[in-house]
Amino acid sequence: MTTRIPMIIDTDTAQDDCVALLVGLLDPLADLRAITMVAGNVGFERQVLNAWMTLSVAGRLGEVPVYLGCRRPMVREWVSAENVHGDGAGGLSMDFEGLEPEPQHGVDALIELAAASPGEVSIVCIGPLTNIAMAAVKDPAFVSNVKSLFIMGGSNNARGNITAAAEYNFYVDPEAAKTVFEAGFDITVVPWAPLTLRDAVFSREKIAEIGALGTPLGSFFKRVVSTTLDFDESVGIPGSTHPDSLTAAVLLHPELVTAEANFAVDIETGSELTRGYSAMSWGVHGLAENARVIEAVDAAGFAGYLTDLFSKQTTPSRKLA
Ligand SMILES: [Ca+2]
Repeated sequence: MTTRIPMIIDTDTAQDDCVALLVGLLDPLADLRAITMVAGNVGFERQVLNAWMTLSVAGRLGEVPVYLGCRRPMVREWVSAENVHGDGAGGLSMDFEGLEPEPQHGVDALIELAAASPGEVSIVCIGPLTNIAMAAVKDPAFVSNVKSLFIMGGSNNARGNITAAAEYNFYVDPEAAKTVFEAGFDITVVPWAPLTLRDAVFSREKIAEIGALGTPLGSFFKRVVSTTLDFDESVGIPGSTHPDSLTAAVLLHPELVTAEANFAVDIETGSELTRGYSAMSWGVHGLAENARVIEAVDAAGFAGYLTDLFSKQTTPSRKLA
């Protein structure tokens, strides 16, 4: 029997975060133990609704606990990406009556879940790293209790997105990102560029194909990515971008990775111009390596993986419209 992979997804749920949650909810290899929410893409409460809708379309509402984590970055004001994401779910809604998040704070949940099975749980970190940094600050044992972090963030000596220098997740809470990279975790990074822009872009035609699968998941996917598709095309990217779902997929399916290397990663916190920039040093600057950075993946394999995932028939827990 195949051993399932214990995991938590720490998310600012909008668009591709929803897709990443579906990876955790539907892949038979995934043992998704919790979803923790962090301030990021869209309004915090809206992100929680987006997570519940994603649980619902997977037919798993109520089965995976949702914990509310930090509602703002450690030091700075929250910066939204609503211009990119809209409401994060393509205008979908459902009846949220009776749904409640877990009473425990997300940071404490992360600490407890990691301590409950030391060295076993991996965390897919697809929002700003506030919750992860706070957990490491609150309980230093958290660092060794976690098996590994799979982090979507930064760029590998390439362009940012929210600024020329910085990718959104690290830009929003650079102090948290810096704390996490200095903490001693086993870290894998899925960067924005060049990786995501080359290997995890779904064209309008591909999205239409998935939307035509005739499954609730296919329809959900097409609707949810619609806002980012429009935005991405407006900034010259030929499709919707899927770094978050790629991060979850890489944890479960390392065979998707075709190139990787270890780097010394550090995050800029002092400058305004390059706030959140991820300096990824490639081994010639005398710095200690602290992260494995994914450099290339099997793009067709990843697209096929998600298409297969969305081909599954699910019975949504509640009707989405
Ligand atoms: Ca995200």
